[in-house]
Amino acid sequence: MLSNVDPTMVTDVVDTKKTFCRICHAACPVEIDIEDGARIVAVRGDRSDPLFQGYTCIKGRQLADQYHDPRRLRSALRRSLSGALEPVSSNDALDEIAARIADIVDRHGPRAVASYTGTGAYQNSVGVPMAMAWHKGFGSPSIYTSLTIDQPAHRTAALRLGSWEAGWHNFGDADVSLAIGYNPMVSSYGAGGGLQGTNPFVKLREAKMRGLRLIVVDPRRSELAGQADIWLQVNPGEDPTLLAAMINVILSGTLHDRDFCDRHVEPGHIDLLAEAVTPFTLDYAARRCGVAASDIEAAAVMFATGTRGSAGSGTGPNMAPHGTLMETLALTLNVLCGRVNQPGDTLESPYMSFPGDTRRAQVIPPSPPTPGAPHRVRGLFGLADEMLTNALNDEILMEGEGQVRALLVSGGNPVQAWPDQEKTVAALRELELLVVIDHRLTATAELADFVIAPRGQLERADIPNVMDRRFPAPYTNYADAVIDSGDDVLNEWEVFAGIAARNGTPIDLPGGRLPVGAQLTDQPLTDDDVIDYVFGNARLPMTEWRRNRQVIHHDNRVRVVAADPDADARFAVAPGDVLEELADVRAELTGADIIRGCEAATYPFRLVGRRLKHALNSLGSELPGLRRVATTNYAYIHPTDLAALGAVAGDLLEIVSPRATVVGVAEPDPDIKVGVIAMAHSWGGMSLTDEAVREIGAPTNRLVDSEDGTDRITGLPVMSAIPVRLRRIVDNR
Ligand SMILES: Nc1nc2c(c(=O)[nH]1)N[C@H]1C(S)=C(S)[C@@H](COP(=O)(O)OP(=O)(O)OC[C@H]3O[C@@H](n4cnc5c(=O)[nH]c(N)nc54)[C@H](O)[C@@H]3O)O[C@H]1N2
Ligand SMILES: Nc1nc2c(c(=O)[nH]1)N[C@H]1C(S)=C(S)[C@@H](COP(=O)(O)OP(=O)(O)OC[C@H]3O[C@@H](n4cnc5c(=O)[nH]c(N)nc54)[C@H](O)[C@@H]3O)O[C@H]1N2
Ligand code: SF4
Ligand SMILES: [Mo]
Repeated sequence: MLSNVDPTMVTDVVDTKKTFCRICHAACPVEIDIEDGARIVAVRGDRSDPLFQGYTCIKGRQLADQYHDPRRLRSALRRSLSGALEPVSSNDALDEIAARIADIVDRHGPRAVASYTGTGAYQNSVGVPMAMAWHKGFGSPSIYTSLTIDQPAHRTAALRLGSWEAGWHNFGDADVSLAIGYNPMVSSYGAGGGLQGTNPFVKLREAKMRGLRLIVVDPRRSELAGQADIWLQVNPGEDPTLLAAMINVILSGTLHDRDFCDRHVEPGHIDLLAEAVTPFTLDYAARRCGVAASDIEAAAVMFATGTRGSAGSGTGPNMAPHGTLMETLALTLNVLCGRVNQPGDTLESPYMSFPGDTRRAQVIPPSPPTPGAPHRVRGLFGLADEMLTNALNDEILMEGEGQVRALLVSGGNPVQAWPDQEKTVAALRELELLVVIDHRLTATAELADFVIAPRGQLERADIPNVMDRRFPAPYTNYADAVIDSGDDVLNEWEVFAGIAARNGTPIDLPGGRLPVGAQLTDQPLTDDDVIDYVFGNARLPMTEWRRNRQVIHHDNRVRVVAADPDADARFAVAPGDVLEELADVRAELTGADIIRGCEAATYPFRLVGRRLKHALNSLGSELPGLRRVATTNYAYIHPTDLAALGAVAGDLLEIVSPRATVVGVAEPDPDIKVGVIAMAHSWGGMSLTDEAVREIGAPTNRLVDSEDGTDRITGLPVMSAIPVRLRRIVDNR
């Protein structure tokens, strides 16, 4: 029970609690009115917050719906012999799960046991670290997260190019910003060095008043593109060509920072890169990208003649063909223009949960982009500390040594979110053991052997872990549990620690070895204890975080210091494989050439992804307040294209990719490029045929082929800019 709620009191005690929303990573501070310690009666943005100033979005304001949804799971479920899911205590469920995992490890080795942490548990500040520590504890490399079906190239490109320890220029004092396929006004997501989703409308207005010039690359006039000084309405999947042409403009006009490049780029690489981008002329890029040559040139000049500010990319182009190359070229623009923090600068974002108050102004040398454990498929390797989710279906389906046989899904929804839906369903059905931690009976949970009901975000303590690297100020916040429902629900870490305790698995964290045995006593660890262990090497100790809620630490910024005297690492802007891939791109007709058999005559449209304000991936459409906005993930299409199909708003469109078919509900949108259709991902349930598309939407991931056209480094399939053809179909609505 809450300390300041007297359980003996009569009804109608309304208590206002400050916390922050964790539906997405943005961590907007909210005030919640709670009646009788357990019932949320109001949620509003906290206007007193110095950074957010009351900003929230429609999803956060629906927290009460999520909390009190009658379908919300409030205890664990176990698949019975009859095949139905039946209630079981969390404790009994953990006993059985731990025993079955131990048995699978005995029979098949630790690699056979995998976990996948999705968005739902990413926003739990200890979710990913606990899963990782658990895997290390029993020697299993099979740790997976949504990162590797999101934008893994942010990591791989930075590794093969090299990176700057003190980071790219901040947004806060930038005079130019190049935003390639992201939209923080809706997603609250911004590339490193770009506008973040922290009160984004105000922050953008402030930046423009300061003189910021904004360049946006997006096939749709997104909410961010609508604010741009230059908007390049690129054909989906052609960003590598566009960026190569911009680099060509910069290098051939000597607009780059020659002094910086002389000191920090591998000798000879500028010349090699200049030669490789020479064929990407303005006219060529203009034709291929569907953008005026003069606009591409103006964007390149605008970016290069700025003094501060960086380029960065989001999900759209990362999920399109050649994602790692695209990200490499975006970062290369930053290198060429010397857009790095220098001694005397400070970092804008807090990094309060990381060790160290200083960063050196020097290059972290290039290294292999995927240095992790080998996959058994497609010649892929994992990242340093996790494997590639886009290869997990294959790891489950492919027989032989190392086959994955047990999967613990923590706050994720593979059936809807993973690329190649049919394969995902086949893989999940193949598992010996599927455990899902989710408060909803999702399409994935329907296939599970056990479903664990998690504590909701308001029932657990957290720090804004994702935003600690992204906030536009050195800001800290801390959330306590503000509700205790008394339900049999577990924090994600309790699931991992509970299994570890039963199987004798050590959990080693920066703060030391977690005494997991406490879980089996009547004095188990608390959230705060575990947060202390996970962030045990933070530059601002967690005791200080707890004391500093909604505080901007103006005097406590990470400072940039001089390079080590012997630092001699340099950026590799033209390694052999980048030059090779650039030549391959130049030899294509369109990016879709990397997928077999999808010539333009057969697949004339490109389907792109987009986020919706009222949904968070697969979450939202089931909640009454959000359902009111829409019950389907509309297929947004230009009115000209819609008319050419003989269709009108609300008609059903059959959308066919080389891999499969989905059905979408047409919605005319003049802001989208002709020849493009935009749909949010992760809608639709378990059905593979979309007969209920108007009520539940349809999953674009069924259209995705996980074997053909995948990124050569990250293995990421083409999940945006998917070649498709469209046809109006008649239904009997
Ligand atoms: N085609 C296509 N596919 C995509 C994308 C795309 O743009 N296009 N985007 C990709 C990206 S960027 C991502 S990140 C992935 C997302 O992939 P996932 O993370 O696997 O998918 P979500 O739908 O976000 O699933 C999150 C689940 O967590 C649950 N949840 C919410 N809160 C909690 C909590 O506190 N605890 C627990 N245990 N569960 C909770 C929700 O009910 C939901 O079912 O999808 C990827 N898939
Ligand atoms: N409301 C809401 N917020 C979310 C989510 C959500 O589902 N709903 N999901 C969360 C997650 S998991 C993530 S990873 C982030 C993602 O955050 P963002 O990356 O900002 O995601 P989007 O808003 O979909 O923006 C992607 C943009 O890329 C454009 N695009 C598509 N294809 C291409 C292409 O080939 N080239 C270029 N240049 N642009 C292209 C689209 O038109 C779209 O405007 O958002 C997070 N926040
Ligand atoms: S932007 Fe994200 S954190 Fe903020 S209110 Fe919306 S869902 Fe919650
Ligand atoms: Mo994501």
